[in-house]
Amino acid sequence: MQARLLDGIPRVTPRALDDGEIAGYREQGFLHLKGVLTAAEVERYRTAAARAYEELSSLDADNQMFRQIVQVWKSDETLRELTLHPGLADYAAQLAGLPVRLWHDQLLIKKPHNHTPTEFHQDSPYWPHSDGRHQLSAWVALVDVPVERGCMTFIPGSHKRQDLRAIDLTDAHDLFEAAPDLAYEPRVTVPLRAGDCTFHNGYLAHTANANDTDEFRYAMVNIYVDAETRYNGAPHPCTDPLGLTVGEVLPDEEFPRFR
Ligand SMILES: O=C(O)CCC(=O)C(=O)O
Repeated sequence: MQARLLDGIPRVTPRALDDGEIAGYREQGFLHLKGVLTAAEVERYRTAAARAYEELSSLDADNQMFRQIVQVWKSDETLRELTLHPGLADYAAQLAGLPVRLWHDQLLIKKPHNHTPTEFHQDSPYWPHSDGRHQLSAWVALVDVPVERGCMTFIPGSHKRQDLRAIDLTDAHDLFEAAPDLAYEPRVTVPLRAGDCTFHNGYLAHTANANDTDEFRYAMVNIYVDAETRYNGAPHPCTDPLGLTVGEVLPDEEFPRFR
């Protein structure tokens, strides 16, 4: 991959994904891309994530699963670059096959030996959206994330199940109570090197291990949705304070469009 300077930081130039990668994503619901961030970017954003862990408030301070800091792009100038990263957004639009906007970002930081996996769930049922033709997340590793540090495991093809309720991601059994057949589907675990990412469809069932190492697990997740997605009025921390009207297209100033 080629790297070039952008705002003084070496960045990888995004490439056109090949037909196999796009077809694989559509069929399996996820894609692993290696080296989407340069070593300089990883260092810059991991340092900023460590600072955010200390300084920014999280959704639930008592959450042992991870510290979940959402909408980081609004409060941290450095991490804003990562949320609005043109290469990641470009890949998201290629995989979605349509123009996308940011729904929200989130730092998901698992402290050492947290003993708490993120249990199987789908993402899209949590979101207050209607008319969205596609939702997907870029899960970006800011440190090496082997299985023992809390990498992701996917159930390939489970994104075709779009009829499920929102799952309790603290309950290891809840997804399989809602969809017993999924318990017998093969699973794919994807350890990542720092600077790698996976994209996963918003309906893909996934889990992440506990962090059983002595190091923090720093991951940044950028969530992209169809640019024409509308607000459906359901409660969500990212839309509750905004006073949106049910049925309106998500506003650009809060949920930036990419292309
Ligand atoms: O990183 C984790 O622990 C879970 C991530 C996740 O569920 C997601 O990105 O949708």
